[in-house]
Amino acid sequence: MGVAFAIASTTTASAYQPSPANLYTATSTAACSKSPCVLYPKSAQLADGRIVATFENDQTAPVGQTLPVYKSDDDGTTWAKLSDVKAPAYLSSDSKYAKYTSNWTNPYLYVLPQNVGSLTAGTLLLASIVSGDDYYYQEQKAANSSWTPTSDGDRKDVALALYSSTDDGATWSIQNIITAGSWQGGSAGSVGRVSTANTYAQVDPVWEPHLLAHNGTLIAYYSDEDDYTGYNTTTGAPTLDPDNATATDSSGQVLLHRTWDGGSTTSWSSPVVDVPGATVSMGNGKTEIGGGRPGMTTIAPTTDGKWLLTYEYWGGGTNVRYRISDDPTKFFSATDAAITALPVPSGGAILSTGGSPVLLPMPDGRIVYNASGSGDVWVNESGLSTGTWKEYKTSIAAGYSRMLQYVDGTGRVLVLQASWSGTSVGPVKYAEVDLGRSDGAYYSLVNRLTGQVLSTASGKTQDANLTGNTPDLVLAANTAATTQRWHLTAKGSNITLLNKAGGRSAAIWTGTATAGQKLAQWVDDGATDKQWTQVASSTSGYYKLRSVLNTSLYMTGSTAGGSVTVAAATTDGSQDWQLVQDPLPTASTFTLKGTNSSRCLDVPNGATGVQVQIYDCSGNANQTITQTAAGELRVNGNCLAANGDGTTAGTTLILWACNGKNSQKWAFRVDGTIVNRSNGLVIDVTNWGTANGSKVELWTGLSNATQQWTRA
Ligand SMILES: [Ca+2]
Ligand SMILES: [Ca+2]
Repeated sequence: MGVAFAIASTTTASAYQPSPANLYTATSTAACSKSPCVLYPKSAQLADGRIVATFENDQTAPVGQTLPVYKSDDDGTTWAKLSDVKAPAYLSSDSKYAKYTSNWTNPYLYVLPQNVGSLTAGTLLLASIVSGDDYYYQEQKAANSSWTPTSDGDRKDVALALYSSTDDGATWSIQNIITAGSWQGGSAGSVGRVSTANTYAQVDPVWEPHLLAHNGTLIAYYSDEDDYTGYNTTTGAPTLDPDNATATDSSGQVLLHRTWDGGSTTSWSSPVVDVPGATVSMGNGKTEIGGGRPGMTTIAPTTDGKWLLTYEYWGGGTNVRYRISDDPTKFFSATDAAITALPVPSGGAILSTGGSPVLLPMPDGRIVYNASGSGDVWVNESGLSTGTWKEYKTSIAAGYSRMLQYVDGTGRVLVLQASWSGTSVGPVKYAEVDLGRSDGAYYSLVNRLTGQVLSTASGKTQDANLTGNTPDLVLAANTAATTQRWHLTAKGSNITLLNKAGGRSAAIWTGTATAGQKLAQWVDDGATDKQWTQVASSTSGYYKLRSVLNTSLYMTGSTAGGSVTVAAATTDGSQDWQLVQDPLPTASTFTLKGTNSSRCLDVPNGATGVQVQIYDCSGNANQTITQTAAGELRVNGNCLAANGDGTTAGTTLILWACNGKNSQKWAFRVDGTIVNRSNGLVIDVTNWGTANGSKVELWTGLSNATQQWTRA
């Protein structure tokens, strides 16, 4: 569909870090008060594009320990220290915080997409595990000053705290304690390693928060090692062992959540079970839940209106599991299954295990998964709860744990990685990976000899070793398929071609740059076998693509329908490529036609404050839409918006003066639905209306025809 002719400078402007780099390297490992010492990186992106990251750093005494915050203002390419988040005791004079003297581990950064009570959309939140002193560490040091830790210790008053920042992470306030545990007792690295101060040898910490704003409330998911004798299967309410603080400890762990409305005088709800774990016998007829130690909740919405929870589990069988629920507060009643039961393409590998699962919901509805057993990610490309998961390589190692961060501004995924293994002192590493459909211009590469375009074979989108282990770049007739479109991404004065379907680069097979070698899809790791120099051809309007790895070879397509190779220079046209750009989504106006109604989204009289409807497509100004780079959909210079910044299904769609809020930002999903970036709801014709004047509202995305729209 592209019509523009090639231009000399065809690359995108933003920087790019496809090969692993160090975000942080430990400087005083002898000071580590615990082993592993530097781990568990997490990140979030603010509305202005800044990415903030933090991680556990134990190169300090426990008391006074802080969580360091780093910033990237160039889409995750370079990083600098921004601030330290202190323990609650140092941020408030309220005596209830005095015992929490360490801001320790398991950080979770989250930018509120919607208002939650007194917390406004855009507020940066940090949930993290805080504590008092490590009494095991202190006792060992007192006995032997040269003792160094080889695992976890025994911190007192382990709790989950919530902080907030309204200045992009520069300064922080303590909001509240989400939930309070007690003694660590050596968990999680050495359960049962207790201090003499821990009189009853308790193992009752809390861990691993995950935050989600939903329907105007904040949900905090976490792991809890307090001892519960059971739970109510109707409400999910767990029953705390009345002797939790003194009885023989089960060393179990359950997954729970609490909710909060964000009110300045209200508190977190009582806990609700998400995953109870196995029931174990404690002797004398007492049983407790928490067997197998389910941990590390992560959650993503699906495009068909459900919620996917993944977690690790050590009670036997597959050690990563999942649940799918209609309601993100009722996982306790959802079916439980092994992660390896999720569907994959024919011949594809099942999803990796090894603990530490992570889910990333992409704005376009796709869901990305990884676990510590593999550096690869699995992508659910439909986003459906029943969708198939496709494996893609990344350029960065597996880790316990990694963070998957979608980057608004590049459309790529930033991977943060650290390791539990050995006596990890970091470094915390990062790399960017393109999984397709990322931001910036896409081109077709038209071969002069054949008139065909650079394509993947048989619609393949993955790294070539994952789909038969054969080179898979060919010439084919142009069908405008996403597998035939490529970014021309800058690498200094050279370029890398990244495919629109799966984000894979056009690479020389096996990295062997000899004449006749075929090309294949492979993850961009920054190496020169994936780099090309754009050289003007003697035929006007065409370019040659010279291999950077072997500058005597050029990308060559000499047979229609055949493989694309590298070969020595020739003038027969097989090495001449015309670079034809597709229009950017923001380049032209369009209408949105409902799949179910065949009528167009229509703003009555083009007026603000009036509910949007559907009507016969006229192409008039009140149906004519412009998409901005920020994700706004503008009509008559105003913005389509969730009425009143509404967060619940049934909120009406209106036109309103543009104000930059998330409630006016939208993403086009792979299933043809259009999702609001504030509330996660999609544009929907009320009650499946098809007549002129049928009203348009926002509703839970169910991936059905009354919610699907095509640009015309
Ligand atoms: Ca316990
Ligand atoms: Ca206990």
